[in-house]
Amino acid sequence: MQERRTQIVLVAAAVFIVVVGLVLIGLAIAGGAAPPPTPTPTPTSPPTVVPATAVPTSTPIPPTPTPEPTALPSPTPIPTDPQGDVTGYDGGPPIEDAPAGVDIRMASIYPNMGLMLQDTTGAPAELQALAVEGDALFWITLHEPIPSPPEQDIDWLFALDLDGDAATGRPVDSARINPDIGMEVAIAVYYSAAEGVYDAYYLIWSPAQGGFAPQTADIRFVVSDSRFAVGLAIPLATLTQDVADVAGVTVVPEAARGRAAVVAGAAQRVIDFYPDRPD
Ligand SMILES: [Ca+2]
Ligand SMILES: [Ca+2]
Repeated sequence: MQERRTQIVLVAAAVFIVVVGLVLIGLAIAGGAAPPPTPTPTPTSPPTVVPATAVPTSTPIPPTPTPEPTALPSPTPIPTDPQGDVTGYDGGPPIEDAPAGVDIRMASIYPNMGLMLQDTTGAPAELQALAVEGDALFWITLHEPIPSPPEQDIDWLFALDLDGDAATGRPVDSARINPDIGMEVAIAVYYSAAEGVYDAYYLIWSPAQGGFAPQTADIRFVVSDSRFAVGLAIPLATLTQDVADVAGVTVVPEAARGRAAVVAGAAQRVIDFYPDRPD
C-alpha cells in the first residue's frame, strides 16, 4: 500500500515536471523566439508591381491586317480569244502557219457582243492616247506581233450593229462576219501589200443602194509600237450622224453590238473572229 502511494506520487510528480517543462518551453518559444514585428512587406507585395510592367503582354497588339482593296471598281474582264484558231475564210479547221498579225487575242467588245465605244478601261495602254474627248475607240490585240512590213494584205475590222436590231442594216448572214447581227457599219484599219501602206476605211450600209457606201470622217488609227495592237478612233457624234443619214438608223449605244475580225491574204484568205461565230 505504501509502495502504491509512492508510485502515484512519483507519477504525479513526473507529470507535473513534464507539464511545467512544456509550459516553460512554450513560454520560451513564445517569448524568446518570437519574430519581431513585421515592418517589411511580405513576399505577396511584389506582384502588385507586375501589372505596370505586364501591360504589353496583357494587351497584345495584333498585326494590323492589310485592308483588301475590294472597294475599287474592277474593269469588266475581257475574254481572251484562243491562240491558233485562225481558219480559212470559209471556216474549217484551224490552219497551220497562219500569217502573224492575224490571230486575235482580245478586242473592244464585251462578252455579250456589246460595243465598248467610249469605255476605254480595257484598252491597251499603248492605245489609250488615241481617243480624244467624244471619240469611240475600237481596238484589237494579237497573239503575235504584226510583221514589219506584213507580207500580204491584212484588214483589222469591225462590224457594228449600232441599234442592236438584226432587222436593220446589212441583211443578217450576208457575210461571214454577221451571222447574227444587222450591221450598219464596217470600219477597219488595213494594210495594202501592193502599196506598202496602212490606211482606214469606213463604210455605212445604204438600204437605198443595197450596199455599203464609203464615208470620209476624222478617223485616227495606229499600229502600236509593240505591233501587238491596232486601234481606231472616230468621233461618236460623226458615227451617229452618218448612220442616221445613210442607214436611216438611230444609234443606241447600250444596245449596239458587233464583231471584230482580222482577214489576211488575197486569193487564199484566212480569218479570225472576236467573238467567234456561233457555229
Ligand atoms: Ca484567236
Ligand atoms: Ca442593225
